Amino acid sequence: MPTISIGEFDLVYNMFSFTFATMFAAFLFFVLQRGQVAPKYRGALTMSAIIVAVAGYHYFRIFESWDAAYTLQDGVYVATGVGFNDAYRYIDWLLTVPLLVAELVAVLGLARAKSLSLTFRLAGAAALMVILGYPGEIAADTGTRALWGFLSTLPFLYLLYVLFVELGETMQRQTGETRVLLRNTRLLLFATWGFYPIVYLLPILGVEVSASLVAIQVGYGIADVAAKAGYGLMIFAIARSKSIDEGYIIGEDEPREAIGAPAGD
Ligand SMILES: *C/C=C(C)/C=C/C=C(C)/C=C/C1=C(C)CCCC1(C)C
Repeated sequence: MPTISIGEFDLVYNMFSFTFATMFAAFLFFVLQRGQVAPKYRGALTMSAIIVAVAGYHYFRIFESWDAAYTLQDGVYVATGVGFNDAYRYIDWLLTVPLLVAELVAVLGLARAKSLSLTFRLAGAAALMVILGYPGEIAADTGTRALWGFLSTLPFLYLLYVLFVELGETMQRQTGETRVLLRNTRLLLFATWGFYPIVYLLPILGVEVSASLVAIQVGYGIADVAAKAGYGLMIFAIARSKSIDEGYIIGEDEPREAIGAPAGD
């Protein structure tokens, strides 16, 4: 662990604290909003809640690990010798990244066979991407980092292909506002997920060790907030829009038509 300035240490410290708070608040939101969408879409909100809960827990641990890894000495932060545990982040991704793609499929409300096939392939590619990225993340030399980074990019590209080409056809069949929301959610996924490999590249591009350490932690933190909490809000909006389209009234578990309310009350 390189020696870093007080400002650099605090920036990462505050980022972890902010991310933890955001994940916690998002968890409460997703749990409390479940009743605002039709029962069919509540599974997607449950997944959002689980994702931010898992991420919140890991941020708490990362936060503690960061604090233990450094100590203030003569106006700079030096390594204590206690290792900073980057594995928390990858374990977190291994659990949350497949769930993120699964919830997008869940909110589409497709036929079961199609839904299962998409979930299986997207979640599989997502998990493989994370697993292949890890050896590079912890490697000391940039050559190893580049090699695993490249291998990890292959399932990432497959995932984008499925999302944009295969899912594109399904999305055309969605109506009005839902279609716009879905398109934006997919764009948000592309923009935020695309951020991770860029951050990962920093040491390869020759960014100085302490600067890239700080940029990686802050960069992943920002991306995680957008890709988990922000994305969860988009999924909520889609679920809400589809529920309304399908005649769902808040507080009733059946669509309007199915209740058979007597005419002319
Ligand atoms: C909540 C966490 C999310 C959405 C994490 C997403 C992570 C990625 C899209 C990571 C991708 C990577 C590559 C495509 C190549 C380099 C290694 C990774 C793992 C950073």
